[in-house]
Amino acid sequence: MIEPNNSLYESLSRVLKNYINDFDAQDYTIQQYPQGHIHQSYVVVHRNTPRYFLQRINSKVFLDIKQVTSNHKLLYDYIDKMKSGIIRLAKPVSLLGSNEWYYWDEQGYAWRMVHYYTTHHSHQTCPSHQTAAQAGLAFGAYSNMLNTPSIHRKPLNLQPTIAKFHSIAWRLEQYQQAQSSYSGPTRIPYEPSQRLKNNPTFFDLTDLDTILESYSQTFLNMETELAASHVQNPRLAHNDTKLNNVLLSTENEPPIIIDLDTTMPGSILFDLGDGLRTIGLTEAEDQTDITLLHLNQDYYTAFREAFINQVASLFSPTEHAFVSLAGPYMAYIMGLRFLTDFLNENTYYAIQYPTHNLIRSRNQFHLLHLMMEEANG
Ligand code: GN1
Ligand code: MG
Repeated sequence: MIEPNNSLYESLSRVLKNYINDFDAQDYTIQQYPQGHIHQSYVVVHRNTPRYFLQRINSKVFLDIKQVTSNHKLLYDYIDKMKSGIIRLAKPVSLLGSNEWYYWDEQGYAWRMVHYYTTHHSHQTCPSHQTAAQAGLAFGAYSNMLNTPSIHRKPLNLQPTIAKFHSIAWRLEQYQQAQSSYSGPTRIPYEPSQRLKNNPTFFDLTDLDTILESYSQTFLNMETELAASHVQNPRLAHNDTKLNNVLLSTENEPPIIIDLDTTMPGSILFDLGDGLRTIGLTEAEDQTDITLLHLNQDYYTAFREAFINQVASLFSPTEHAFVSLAGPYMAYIMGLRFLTDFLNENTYYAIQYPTHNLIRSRNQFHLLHLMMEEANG
């Protein structure tokens, strides 16, 4: 809990006054929400009941705050009108007396707020077959609703909020730039707390580079083929379908999809793949002990089947052909992005210790191998 006499509490209160009628700080407590690599998040609690989820948006990552927040409202209305009963989206809160969805504070930070759902919760790692299947159905249904042409629905015209977000060609280019300006060592020792029994003792950047090199043609080819198929069948995607971006209900209510910032043009396979890479992994993305990382076949298959069930009828022959590489594609691009951020001195992702991005990157490449083994039978 953030203490009321703390200066952070005071600045958060000043933001909340713009969202909550007759805001009385005495009735509210605020808790820091530690998940997520990009924004800073807080839970706003009214007399012991969590009411809102407040976020300071990272405006270095999302350059157009108005676009991101008005997309959210557009998507909320779009899905709400469908009354599908299968999924819902987190409801945004507007500024008092206006139709604006974000607030600039006096220090130049941008804020937005959504409702908090006490009947729902997120998982950092997948606890059960049922969770994997529920998450697959939820993200698959969202993908279906974004991509099914219908005479009853005006198509959404969403522009990219981050350019070339899931382009491996672009991410490799950024990696090469980072590599050329990196002047640190190529062997980086594990931090003392990470020196576990069967772990290696250092990260070898040359080895990571070899892994990247060995798979690059496969995924560059996949990217080109998908882009060609999107000319005929343009797709929208959530683009961040990690397990913790779906809230599941403890009371049989529809799941709630959150973190809509990157809902924009993309591929259905990105959403399938991002879900697979987080749900299939037995441990958190930044587990330091590599010997604990396994692919949970049961959860992997449960998510895949539930997701594909929702979207299979939309697939183009190209999308169909690359289904088995969806998970590997996303693990590859995440490993690449984490590594690039390390080389750039960790300016993009929030880190808790200097080698955090290397641990994340190493884990994604490990997962990539496991998923490729699965794909090759
Ligand atoms: C970031 O902040 P979070 O966890 O929702 C990132 C995703 C990555 C993810 C890696 C805008 O998402 O692309 O998948 O970290 N979001 C952005 O876990 O870069
Ligand atoms: Mg996100």
